[in-house]
Amino acid sequence: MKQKIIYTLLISLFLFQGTLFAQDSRIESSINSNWKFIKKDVNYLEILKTDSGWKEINIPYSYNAVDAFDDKPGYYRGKTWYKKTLYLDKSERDKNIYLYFEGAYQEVNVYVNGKLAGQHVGGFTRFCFDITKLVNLDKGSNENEILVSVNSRENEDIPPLRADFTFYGGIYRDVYLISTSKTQFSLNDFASNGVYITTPEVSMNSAKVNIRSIITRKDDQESVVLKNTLLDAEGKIVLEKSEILKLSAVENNFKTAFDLKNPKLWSIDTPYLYTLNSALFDPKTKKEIDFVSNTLGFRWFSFNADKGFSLNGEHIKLIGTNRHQDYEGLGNALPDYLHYADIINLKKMGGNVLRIAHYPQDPVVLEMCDKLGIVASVEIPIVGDITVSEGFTNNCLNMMEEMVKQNYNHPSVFIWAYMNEILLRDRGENDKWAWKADKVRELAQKIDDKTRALDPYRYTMIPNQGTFEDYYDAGLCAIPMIVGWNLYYGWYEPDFKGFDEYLALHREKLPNKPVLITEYGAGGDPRLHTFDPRRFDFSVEWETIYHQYYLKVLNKLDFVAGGMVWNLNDFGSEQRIDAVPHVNNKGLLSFNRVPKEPYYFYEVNLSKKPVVVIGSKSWDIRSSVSDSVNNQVATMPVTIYSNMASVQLELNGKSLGAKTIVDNQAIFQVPFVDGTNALVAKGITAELELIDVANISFKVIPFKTINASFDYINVDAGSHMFFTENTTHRTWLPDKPYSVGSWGYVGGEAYKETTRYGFKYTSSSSILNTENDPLYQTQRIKPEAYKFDVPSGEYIVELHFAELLSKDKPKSLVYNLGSDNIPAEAKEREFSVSINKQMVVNRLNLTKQVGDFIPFVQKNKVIVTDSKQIVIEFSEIKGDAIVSGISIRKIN
Ligand code: GCB
Ligand code: CA
Repeated sequence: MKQKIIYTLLISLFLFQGTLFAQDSRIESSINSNWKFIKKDVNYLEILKTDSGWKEINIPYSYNAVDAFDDKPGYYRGKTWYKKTLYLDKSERDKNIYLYFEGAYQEVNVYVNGKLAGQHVGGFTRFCFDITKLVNLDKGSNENEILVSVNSRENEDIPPLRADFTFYGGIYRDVYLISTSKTQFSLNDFASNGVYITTPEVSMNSAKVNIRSIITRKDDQESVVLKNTLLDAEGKIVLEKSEILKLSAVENNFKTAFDLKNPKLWSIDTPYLYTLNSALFDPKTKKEIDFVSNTLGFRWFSFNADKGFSLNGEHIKLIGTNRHQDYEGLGNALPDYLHYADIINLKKMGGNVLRIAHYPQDPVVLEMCDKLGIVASVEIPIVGDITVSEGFTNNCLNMMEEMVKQNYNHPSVFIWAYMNEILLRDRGENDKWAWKADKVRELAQKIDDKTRALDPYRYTMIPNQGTFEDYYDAGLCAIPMIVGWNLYYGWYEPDFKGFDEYLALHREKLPNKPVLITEYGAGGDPRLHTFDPRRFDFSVEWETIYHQYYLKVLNKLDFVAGGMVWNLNDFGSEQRIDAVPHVNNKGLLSFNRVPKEPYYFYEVNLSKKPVVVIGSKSWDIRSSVSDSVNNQVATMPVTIYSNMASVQLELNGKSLGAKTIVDNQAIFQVPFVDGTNALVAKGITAELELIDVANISFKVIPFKTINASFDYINVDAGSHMFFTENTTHRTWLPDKPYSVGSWGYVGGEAYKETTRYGFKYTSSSSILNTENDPLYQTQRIKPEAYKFDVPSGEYIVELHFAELLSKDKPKSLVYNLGSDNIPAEAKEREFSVSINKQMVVNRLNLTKQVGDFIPFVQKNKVIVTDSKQIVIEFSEIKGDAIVSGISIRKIN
């Protein structure tokens, strides 16, 4: 719409100071409390008749917080209903009234007092319905029945279609009731706040601010005064302007411009924020009738194919993470505080970039990126696949418009992204590949054109993963302004070097295209540790090694604008089966946000402030075997990360010496003792001493179990890792061969699966009825015996088994980039186990008697006399004997 400014009055003449006149501005209040919920796939008329079965809930609420993590494949994806009575007041009579949803997954119908108020499609963007005409205020009743259907069924017309994350259903973000004057900043433009700010020119000396406001008019309101006030971070007025505007239509577009001298710049280290307050006044009554506030930041930036990223003229390497929005136990229904805390975690780590993937998130996320100085990319959820339908195309375009308009004013947003790894599937196996590639390119072009038209001041980006040529040949790299690559060499593929090679290929083939590493990461189950880390073993140590490699390469290559770790936090992915089924463990933080070792590695390497941190401090419950027969200590290497000159380490008050920091780290050999181990690391410079503390509880198992002090041992048969159970805190040791006076296996081999690249020593199946999957995903096959040399006495010997081979399809991952593991063919298996020649397990056939992938545990009382040995022997009747774990405890 054309600009309709009639005349501008000088502020000194026209005193529209909000404080001088009574205000009649908008009221925005959450209506999260006291809802009722039911999971029922019925229509509107049917739900009206449904009196029972409703559950009292508060929003945010997701109905998949539990069923997306249980042993049953799948989770509820269907229709549900939410309802609430809303009491309004006659003071709302002259108002417009709206229901505003920050997000609900994913098809929503809202009914107010029996009438459809609105419909929305898409699980991650906001929406707002005008319910003014539907509400009861005082005529007879002030009660209003709000009924909302939320359907999270699979719908081929709505992205995301299939992806490596759980599609939790529900009204999982805040709901607001908004009442405004009849003349107001529009809430009808894709649920934006009706004010769009751009800063087309910014330099150290000056900045241009363009403001476009959409104002919705009350029938008889002919004109309005629009007052824009720019405040600095201290709240001081920097500029202000009042204009009287003629309202000629129901929706009116107005443009205002400011020129600012010497703007304070928004940057990563000093994210200076201004506030733009936009107010409407009634020219007759001089009353303020509406008010909207936006943050505003001044910066200029560029992504360059040779030089990478620069902000305000300064070259900066962007290193940060991606983020999924869910949390252990809550699904995606998080209180604001947890969104807030995540962005603090990212900043504290020294991260300066966040890819908000694979979908727009809670408003708190960008609010915090603005405040903390984090460069953000936001993305619509087209992941892995598209549907070739008009409906799908329209929904994609609509989501992009919602995302851009709703987040338009955030200074932290630099990139609008879409289409994650859309051509991942192997083109060799797919005769429709070329056809699909064409369709994908057409859609990408439409989305990109639209995005650039909506916002000419930011970059567009497509994050790809898979074969370089697939994307290149499909023409997909030519469309967006930045190409993103998701690369997992050293995780799904064996060789770290593949990362360097892929980047070299980009440089060669796309010399003019700015590039970001939009994903890289490795899985780490916080319960698994080893000093012999191997690719894909889910130990935190392999995850650490992986990141050490990638960060070096990213820092080395100037043309690479930056990298985003996949992922800030572990997150739910129902179909995924790793060490923790249904969870993707590539987080630097665990699912409940405990930092893993690589988080600290980044903190030290990215922070400009001095840092000292004990790397493995979150591995705080451990056990291991003592170093020698003669002592009671178990020595383990502990990495201290620091960017200071040198570091000292103390254990239980005794110094372990000092070391010079090389490459931001120093490794100490720590002689852990039985019980509490208080570690204090001190980083020292001439001016400053910094400390970090870890309290590690340690069980030292005597080197020779024959030792009189022996009391228990837990052996994770077939595993090279230490494993600490979550709930019980029980610790399991890696397996080892038997030696005299000690313990271990005799004969046999570790379970392994064939993969595309050699072997993998853990099963890729989910173990049922337990959370201790890693214990059972490893096993010793065909052991002759396990021997434990122990003092005489009475013992409990606990034997653990689980069948990992099944005639049924293995319960393994549908979505897994490294999923081509082939478990051996299932053969019938039957074996017996004896302890000290006494048969304790007789003809065990796990498949028949217990079921595949289900633990079978048996405790046996054993008296050890002069032999001073517990000998567990396996005799095979059919197939190979196996054992998953053995635990021995002395009773007396
Ligand atoms: C990817 C995907 C992401 C997955 C990740 C993984 O490339 O974009 O959604 O979660 O890989 O962990 O495999
Ligand atoms: Ca095991």
